[in-house]
Amino acid sequence: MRVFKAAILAGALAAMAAGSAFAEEVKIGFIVKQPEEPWFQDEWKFADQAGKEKGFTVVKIGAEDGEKVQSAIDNLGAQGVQGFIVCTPDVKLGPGIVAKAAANQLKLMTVDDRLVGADGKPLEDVPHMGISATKIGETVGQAIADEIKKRGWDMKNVGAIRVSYDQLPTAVDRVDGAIAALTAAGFPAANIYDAPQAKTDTEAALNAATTVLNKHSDVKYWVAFGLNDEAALGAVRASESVGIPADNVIAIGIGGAESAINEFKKPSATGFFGSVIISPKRHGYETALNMYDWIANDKAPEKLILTSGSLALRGDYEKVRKDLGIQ
Ligand code: FCA
Repeated sequence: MRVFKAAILAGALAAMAAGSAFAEEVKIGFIVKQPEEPWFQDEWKFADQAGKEKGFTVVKIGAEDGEKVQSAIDNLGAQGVQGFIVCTPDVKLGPGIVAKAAANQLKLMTVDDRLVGADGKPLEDVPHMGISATKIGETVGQAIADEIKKRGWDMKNVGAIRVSYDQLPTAVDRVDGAIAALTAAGFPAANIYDAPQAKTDTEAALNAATTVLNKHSDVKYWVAFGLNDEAALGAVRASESVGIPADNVIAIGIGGAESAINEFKKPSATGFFGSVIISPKRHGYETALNMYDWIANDKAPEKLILTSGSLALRGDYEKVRKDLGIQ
């Protein structure tokens, strides 16, 4: 009997120890679609910062396609992670990601790109933090229109490159916002040319924009916009490669991370006129913290959080970054 009691006690103690170890050791996953992009590097950096402050571990995995996302989630499950945040390479993977997370008993939250179901509608049950895409796009379009006017260009003689990635809803909202502001300012819709990119990086944007520029070689002045800084930069690199002077180009990106900063730091101005700075701190630090609270304190995140952006130009980007607390 005594031995039996001792065994029960030992078992109870072991269970308590395991319980407290669980409570102490929170591990969250952070999967991103394009790990080499500075924006995502920053998100990871700020997620790590939250982990250091609160005492949890962030397991970071890059996953460029659907297969990699699936194996990344299994990998997280095997590592004893309790929940993860993902920016998916393809929003249509939505139902598969939800199922995989459930199979691994992982809490799931998305960042930047919102998952959609088979009907193309957002999966509203999955907590999400994204940017206010339309509004930020409008800021881009308005800033381009203002600068066109400032330079005294006749809008009739200006071409616009819409670097597009239409399979991603936030990308559509961003460029549509830019177009709405541009046309409201009097920009002719017929002068806006679509440059569909195969991926959301600079090289893909360069290729897409080059095709447009070659097709309309008679146009003197150009403006360009897309879903991120890489899209705008690709258009700028394309304009340079076909010999358009920097002064004849106004491209504005979205992001404000290293890709934009490096461009602003160049000794002479390029066609990359500005960027709407969005907050990698909120998208990295805050999502990580939300996930931590969900795991450790059973406090589920809000279902939808949309963050704002601030326009920054070559001359004031340092100040804008400082004001946003993202230095
Ligand atoms: C998307 C884009 C990224 C970044 C993010 C907020 O995921 O691909 O470049 O803009 O939204």
